[in-house]
Amino acid sequence: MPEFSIRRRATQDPPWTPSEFEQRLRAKERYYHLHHPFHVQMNERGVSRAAVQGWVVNRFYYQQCIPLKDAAVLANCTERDARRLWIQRILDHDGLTGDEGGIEAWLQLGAAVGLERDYLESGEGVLPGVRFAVDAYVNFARRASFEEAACSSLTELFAPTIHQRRLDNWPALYPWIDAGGYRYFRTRLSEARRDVEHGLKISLQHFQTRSDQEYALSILQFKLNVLWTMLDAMWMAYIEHKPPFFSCPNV
Ligand code: AHQ
Repeated sequence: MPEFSIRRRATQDPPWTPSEFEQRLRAKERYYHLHHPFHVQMNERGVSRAAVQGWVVNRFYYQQCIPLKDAAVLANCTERDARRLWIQRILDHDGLTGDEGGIEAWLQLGAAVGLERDYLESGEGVLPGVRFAVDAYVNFARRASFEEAACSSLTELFAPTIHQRRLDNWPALYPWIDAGGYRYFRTRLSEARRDVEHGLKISLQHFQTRSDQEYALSILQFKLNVLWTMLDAMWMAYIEHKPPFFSCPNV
């Protein structure tokens, strides 16, 4: 069974040009979690307060794991210049004196939707399916090469759209959310664009043969699967009201 459903196919086909390869990476946008019914309902029509809170709690587990993922990526990076750029991702989330960073901003989003800090940090409300998907991403980064892990972060090619959608639509959909909670989304608009520039440069330079390029596309699909699967678990729990074990007797 290929690792993490990522396949490498031997082929004599000629490589794509860098711009063709970039176009195929960008064409994966059709699988981005922006199109997941949970996000569509959340960002266009509105979901319940409990569903918003559930999303914030579960995404907080993802956010907490991003610095662990990026530290694993750094541990596999032998190039000093690349490390100097990549380390910024950890600082963006963990923060520095004077700039508390993305994890703190997510805790402020939690407060804005009515969640206690301690509850978010306890991980109590994280759904098993979300935990499995996020852990699969972190474990992939631990075992992948630097370039493979850099490629997996390219889902952020599509992230500015979803952050902007939240900033545009949530104030009207969720007037009860304190606007102070939206700092995270605003900050990611520029951070995601900067990160993706570096990740794309690494990927276009590293994956040279057609087999490598198709392999890179399957790595990106793996990460798209991670993001989609997280929302599948949240859909069942917070939209269908069918959380894990809901059908088990006497649970
Ligand atoms: O807030 C997000 C974030 O910090 C990251 C890091 C990056 C990675 O290294 O994989 N991906 C990512 C993403 C963040 N937010 C998601 C969202 O929908 O708010 C999108 C997600 C991504 O596109 O991978």
